Amino acid sequence: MNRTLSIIAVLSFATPALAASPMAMSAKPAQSAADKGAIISAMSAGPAAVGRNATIVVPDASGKMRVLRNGTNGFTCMPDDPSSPGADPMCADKAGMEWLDAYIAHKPPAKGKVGLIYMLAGGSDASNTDPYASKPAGGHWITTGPHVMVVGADAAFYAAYPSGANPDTSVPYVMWAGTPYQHLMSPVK
Ligand SMILES: [Cu+2]
Repeated sequence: MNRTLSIIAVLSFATPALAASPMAMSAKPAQSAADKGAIISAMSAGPAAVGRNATIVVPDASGKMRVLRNGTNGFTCMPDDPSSPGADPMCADKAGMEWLDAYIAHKPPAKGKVGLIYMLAGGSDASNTDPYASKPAGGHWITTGPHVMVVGADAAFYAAYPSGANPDTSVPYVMWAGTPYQHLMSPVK
């Protein structure tokens, strides 16, 4: 998991609108080189066949989330967050997007809604214990290679995996264990 709060905040506003009014979802054609780059970055978060049919969103300079392209498969992909080290685009299913909304709103995620988020380009996180850390203590980022995240599962599911401040990120581990936002980080390479 990693995304600056500002970007998720914008996303949290965008998501209900997308769900509530399909007519408002008409995407403007991607024209600029930056938009094309953003689409390529966003799609790289998931398997090709998932990214190809996903909705693509990107924050603009003023922080508003733009839909670059509407999808058909229930996944939403967003490009790399340039404020964190490394490339960290994401593709989330609907429950995954709802979980992200709860996270940014500091609200409990819905019970019994298990979501899947792809991060096949990897990611870096400021803390494996504090969901709201923005900078790593001692400059040590938690770096994880290509992975998928399972969010919103029962506590018993997460209890079966290692966690803690300095996890081995080459095997499945739990990020933010014991918080409402604990989730499985599962490497795929
Ligand atoms: Cu992740």
